[in-house]
This record gives sequence, C-alpha cells and structure tokens, in this order.
Amino acid sequence: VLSLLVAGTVHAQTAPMTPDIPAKFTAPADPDADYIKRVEMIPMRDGVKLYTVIVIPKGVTNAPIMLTRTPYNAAKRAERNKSPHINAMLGEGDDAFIQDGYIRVFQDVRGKYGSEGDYVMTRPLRGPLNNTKVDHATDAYDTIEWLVKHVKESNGRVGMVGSSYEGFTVLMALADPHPALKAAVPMSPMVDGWRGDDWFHNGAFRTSNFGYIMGQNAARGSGSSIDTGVYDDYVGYLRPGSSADFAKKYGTDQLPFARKIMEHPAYDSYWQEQALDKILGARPLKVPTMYVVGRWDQEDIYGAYATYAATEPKDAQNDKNFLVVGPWRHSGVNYNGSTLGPLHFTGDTAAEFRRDYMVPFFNQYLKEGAPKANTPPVLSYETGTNTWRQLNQWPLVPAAQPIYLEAGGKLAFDKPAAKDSFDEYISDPNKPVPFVPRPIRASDRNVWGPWLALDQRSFSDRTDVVSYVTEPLKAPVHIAGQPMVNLFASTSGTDADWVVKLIDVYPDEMPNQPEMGGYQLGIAMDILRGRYRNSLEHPSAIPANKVEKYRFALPNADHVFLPGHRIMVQVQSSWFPVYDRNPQTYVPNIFYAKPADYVKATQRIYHAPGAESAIELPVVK
Ligand code: PG9
Repeated sequence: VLSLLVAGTVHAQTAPMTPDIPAKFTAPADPDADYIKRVEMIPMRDGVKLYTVIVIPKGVTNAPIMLTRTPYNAAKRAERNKSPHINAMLGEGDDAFIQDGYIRVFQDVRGKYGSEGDYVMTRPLRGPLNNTKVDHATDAYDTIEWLVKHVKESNGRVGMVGSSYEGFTVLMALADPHPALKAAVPMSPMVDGWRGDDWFHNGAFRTSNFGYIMGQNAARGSGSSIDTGVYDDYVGYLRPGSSADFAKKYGTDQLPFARKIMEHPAYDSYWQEQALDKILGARPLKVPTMYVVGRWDQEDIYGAYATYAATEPKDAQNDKNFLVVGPWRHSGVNYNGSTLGPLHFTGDTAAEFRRDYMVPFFNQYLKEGAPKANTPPVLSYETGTNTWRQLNQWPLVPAAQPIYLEAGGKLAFDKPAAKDSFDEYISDPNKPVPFVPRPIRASDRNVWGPWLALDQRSFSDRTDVVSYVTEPLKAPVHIAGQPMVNLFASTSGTDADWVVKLIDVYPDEMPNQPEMGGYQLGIAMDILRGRYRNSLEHPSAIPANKVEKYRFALPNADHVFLPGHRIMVQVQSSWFPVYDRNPQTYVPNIFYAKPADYVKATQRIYHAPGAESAIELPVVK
C-alpha cells in the first residue's frame, strides 16, 4: 500500500500483462536544456514544404541565423548526440557559432528526408537544364524570407555555411541571393562534376560514386549500399567488368542519375551548363563570400579555387571574395585539423580557422556593431613549413618554371639533352595500379579520408609506374599555384589515361618521426583521360605509337620542398578503383566497354628535344 502512495496520490497499478511497448512514446523536453528546437515545414513558392530544424540557444534575442541546406538528413545534422547541451547536440564544426550565440538552422533539400517535392541530384539552376520554376536559389530565397519573418529571436540577418553538397547549396543561394543573406562560407563546394569535383576528373569516372548514388537515390530517406560480397574493393570493382556492367549487376543503373552520368561521359552541355564557377562568374557579386577547401581534399579539390578565380575579377574593392585553404581532407575543416594520416600540423588548424577567421567574418556582417574581421584576401596553410600565411592573391605565381623528366629516372630544372630518349612501361587494364595499398576498403574513413596524403612508395616500384626524382635539395623550393603537366607520351593502344603525381620525398631518416623516413607525400596529383587531350567535349582516338602532347593542370598547391627533401614525379596509366579503367582501345563510351576492349598497351614517356616532358611549377622566387 505504501508503495502506491507517492506524496499522497494513489496510482492505479499496471496490470502484469499490459503490453510493454506503448502505442506512442514521446520523451519529455528536458527543462534544463540550453536550447529550444523547433521543426517547421517551410512553404516554397510552388507550394512544396521543406523540413527545417531551427535550434535556438535559450534566452537569445537579436541573434543572427546560420543556415545549412542539406541532402543528408537535417534531423540528424542537428543531433550529433541526444543531449540537453547545445554543444553536444550540434556538430563539431558548429563550436564557434554556439559560442557566439547563433541560431542554427538545417533544412532538407526538396525531395530528401522530411521535405516534400522531387529530388534531382545537384538540381541545376532554372534554365536550359531545368524547366521548372524552382531550384536551390529560389528555395534558399524562400527559406530565408520565411526565417527572417518567423524566427522572432533573430535579428533578420542570415549567413549560409556548408561543405561539399552543402557547399554547393550555399553557392546556389548566391546565384540570386535574398537581401537578408549577408555572408556565405561555401566549404569544398561541388562546382563542376566533370572537370574535377565528385563525379569525374578530366573525364575519368570515379567509381565510388555508384555507392554514393545508391545511398542517396535508392530512397527518399537513406538509400541502400552496394554489397559486393568482396572484402577488397579492388576485386569487387574489377570482377564485374565495365562500370556499366557493375551498375547493372548491383541495380545502380535503375537510378536515373547513374544513367545520366553514363549518358554524358564527355564535357558536353549537360556538364558545361551546370558548372557553377561559370554561372557565378557571370553574375554580380553581392554577398561577401569566403571559399574554403582542404589541401588534400579527396572529393572536391577543384570547385572552391575555380569559383574563387571566376568571381575574383569582380571584387574591385577587395571586400567580397576570400579564399581559405587548410591542411585538410574533404570537409576536414569541420573536424579536428591536427593531423592527416601520418602528417602532424601546428595544432587543431580547423578549430583555429573556425574560431579566428570564419566566425569573426560572419560576425562582421551578421551582428550589429561587431568589429571588422581580420580577413586576408587569401589565407593559406603553407605545407612543408606548416605555417598559416595571409596572402594578397591566389595563385601567388603562374606555373612558369619547368622541371623536366629525364633519362635514368632523373628530374631536373635543366632541359634534357639526350635524343629520342624515353621510358617505357606496360599498362594492363586487367591489373590496374591501386590508389591505396590492397586490400582496399574505400568505405573505411581512415582509408578514404587521408588517401591523397598517403605514402606513394607502395607504387613507385611497380613496373607500370615510372618515377623521376631530383637530387636532395640544397635550398627550399616553394610552389604556390597550380602546376601544369606537359607530358609527351605515346601508347600502342588507341586510348590511355595519364596519371601524374608531384611528390615530396622525405629524407631517408626523420629522427623526430621515424616512420616518415623516405615518405613520398603527394602534393598535387591528378588524371587525364587521353581521349580528351584536344577537346574535353569531343573525344578522339589516340593514334597508336605516335608521340602526343598531354597538357593539363594539377590541383593547387602551396608547399615548400625543404632542403634535404627531393621532388619526385610519378606517371602511370591507371588509378583503381578510385577511377574506372581505360580499356586502352578507343570505344565510343568507356562506361560500356566490352571485355575484349581491355588490352595491354606499351606506354612511352619522352624526354627528348622537342618532346620534353615537364611539370611547369609555380615557383615562388
Ligand atoms: N562529395 C560529396 C558530394 C557532393 C555533391 C555531389 C555528390 C557528392 C559530399 O561530400 O557531399
């Protein structure tokens, strides 16, 4: 009887056979929580409503709003942990916003998770590719319009931030910005999916996208994964044959976006018309924007630089366009930036950037009376010396200083003298060069995240990789810009891929970090699909056994090769399975190559008068 009496109230007993799973359970809101979370369905101009989570620190008034528009589940983006504490509940990258009392908003893009409407992957702007009345520019506009009218704790000023796809939605909002959008920080934005962001690099397809597309598009919520039943992705991707065969085997070809990709292997109008750098470069620059990217960004290493370069000429007063490059992997800016693989930096470079540069930048435009931030035109983490540098421009210098590939595996600043000199290797598409040591688990974050910074030694001695290296440097060599490849090569096939890797070779012994002795660190590495050597839009077969020139840009670098280190260049013709295999026989569409098209080819890399293979380096004098 006593147990039924609580503070004088008599409770009915729960019968033993009462079902223990209630029809409905709702946890009470924690009265001690330091924030309020509201979920709203915000109406867009076409009547579609978008699921939006609004997190308001308790007690704030006149606070700025920080908006992220995501295809990755807004509810989860605002729930790192279930916690009454805002700093435990929001993501690591939100730390500085929390400290500064921002209202944080996450919204599902149309067609994903809680939002209504249809989903189109990286939905193009209204225009030739989008004949509807809506796009991410209108959705961002309508959302901001609603937020400033309905969030009474706000001061009516909005900023946008986000990385990768979320960086793409930031850029889309800039195409036709709402007047309340006062500042933007697109991080590693997806800008041009053919030239050098997610889907392709210079025409070579990135096979892991099939897994991404399954995860994003097989369902409105989280989709499905591709389970090959093979531990080593190298085998899992090789066995089915061409990429189209792979897509067919796992059902990916049922998804329209996979089909769109396979129907547009070249840089045709489908890709050109959605390249956001061109689109934004042709529009007025209205909103102060800080482009952010990681030095070793393994997914979107192209877009931030390209869009910064395309919009920079419009920044006449030098007060609207800014660039930040940190020593990070893709989206690493939102996590701990102390290390990348075995590389150690000068502390948590990402938290430092967020606290010392990003939030003061936003505050300047979003908070009344906030001081002008100390935002340099370009903030760059110079690798090698591991130093943040405030620069006036990017690139610092054009790629003007050739370093030549020479006989005997030498690399030197002097032109090669020998006649008709070349190195030869056999590229076998049935035994492609792996991009990380096997077994490959690309879905493992510790493999995928740092892979661009991983030791290239495992590949340098393969018989289908050629390496050229300088003597140990007597003085530092600083490069700051985009190295240009000038490769003179022939193939016995009629198509070929050329992978060129600019590498910093560490001294044999590194007493303070012994495992770095002899390390081969990728500084700028990329691929060109040979059929696009003369035109990205109109591919052409390579004449067999004829020396051709292949010219393409490597990713931007700001790196000091220190004395005692050596500069290395590696060349190979496959990089698998991060990139699909070139069959080495010219076929109309590589996605659909047949088993018989995959043939061995003899590749020759020339270092002879008139055919001086070189990398033009942006050397800072
Ligand atoms: N890199 C991812 C992505 C962006 C856009 C399209 C497809 C993939 C991302 O991290 O969001």
